[in-house]
Amino acid sequence: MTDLARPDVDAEIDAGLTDADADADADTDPGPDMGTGGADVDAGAPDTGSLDAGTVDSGVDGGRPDASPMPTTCGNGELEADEICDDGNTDINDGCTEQCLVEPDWICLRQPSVCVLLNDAVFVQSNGAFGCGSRTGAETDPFCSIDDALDEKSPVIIVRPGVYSESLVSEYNVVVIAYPGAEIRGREWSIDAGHAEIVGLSFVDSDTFAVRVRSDASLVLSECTIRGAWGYGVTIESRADAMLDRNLISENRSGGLRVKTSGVVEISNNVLWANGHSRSSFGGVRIEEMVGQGSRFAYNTIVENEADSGRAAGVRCDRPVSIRNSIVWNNHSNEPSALSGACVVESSIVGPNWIASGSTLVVDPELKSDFHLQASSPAIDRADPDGLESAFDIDGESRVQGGAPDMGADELHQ
Ligand SMILES: [Ca+2]
Ligand SMILES: [Ca+2]
Ligand SMILES: [Ca+2]
Ligand SMILES: [Ca+2]
Repeated sequence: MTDLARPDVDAEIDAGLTDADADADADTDPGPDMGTGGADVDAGAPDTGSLDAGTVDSGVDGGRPDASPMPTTCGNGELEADEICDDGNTDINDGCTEQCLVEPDWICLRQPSVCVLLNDAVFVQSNGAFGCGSRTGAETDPFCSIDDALDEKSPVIIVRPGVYSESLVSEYNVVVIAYPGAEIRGREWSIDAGHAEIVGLSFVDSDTFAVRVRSDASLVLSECTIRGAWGYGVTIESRADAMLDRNLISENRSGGLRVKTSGVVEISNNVLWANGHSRSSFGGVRIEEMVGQGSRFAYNTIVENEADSGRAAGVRCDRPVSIRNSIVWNNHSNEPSALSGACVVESSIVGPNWIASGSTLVVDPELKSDFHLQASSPAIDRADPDGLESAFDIDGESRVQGGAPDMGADELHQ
């Protein structure tokens, strides 16, 4: 591995020592080494980069002791100390380097990092106070509505923090990446054609559904919050394909997630909490049709949803659907009501009114108030790792910790 033209990151010189990697640090180069350049010592010069691979030097490494276990792993997807990005790999030329630095001309957001070329992207910044004239969408001249960016058929839209009260329809291939604090309020997004990938956006208090995908369109929805819709939180219809991963879907009045499609649907690592009400036809999830080859429903936490008397308040399956590696707990119609009969449950915690069988446990999952696992939870290490496709849990943390995956949306961080 060579550093080639890559700049150093600390302000120190390297005092004449070479790193253990193939390149030299040019003895007195004006910049630092990466702090991770090699397993050798830094000759006593303080650096501000990462730790020195556990070797002791006489200096100070950013205030942290040497010879302690390396606390960061570039490529594990988790943003740790001194990592500017972590896209879950150690490849370069994808925006985030093997040393977890953002490459020139890229922008990386979220965890694990999603990186896009700045040249491909337009920016949106809610700016109602100033109105919206003609904008280019450049970083310094952002659109002030998402709709303006969609009108331009921008392939990549970066949404800055703010409230967006706009009803949106997308009909072409688009990637939307939101900063934390970007929120669509009181309105909805319908994906009617093309492929939409929406990352990190919040949908709050929609007066109908919050997100819908239909016809032959497809949707990837991840790291989004869908809360307080008057109708369904998310609805997947007709022939649409959809992948929902690592979302929080809560307090949507007609139910959290409705699936009725002949397309392929993957639903994993989501929390569905407090959806539905005492007369809704379901609470957390209703699967009317999910027949596409490769569809799956796994690693979801479905708690405290409510439905009409006699309806399954956790997951309502209108036809046989496998519910795997999930937690379905404390959902109510007029009595505890987890799953309907057509749901085929495997390697999950279900209850409290349920009959344990095979890999299904009926036991309090011991969740915290934010639906993460307590350290004593019986869900820990009890999921079936067969067919584990998800590398990350709802927090963007590595999915398998402690030897086996945990049931539900959260993997306990160890
Ligand atoms: Ca990392
Ligand atoms: Ca990379
Ligand atoms: Ca585990
Ligand atoms: Ca976690």
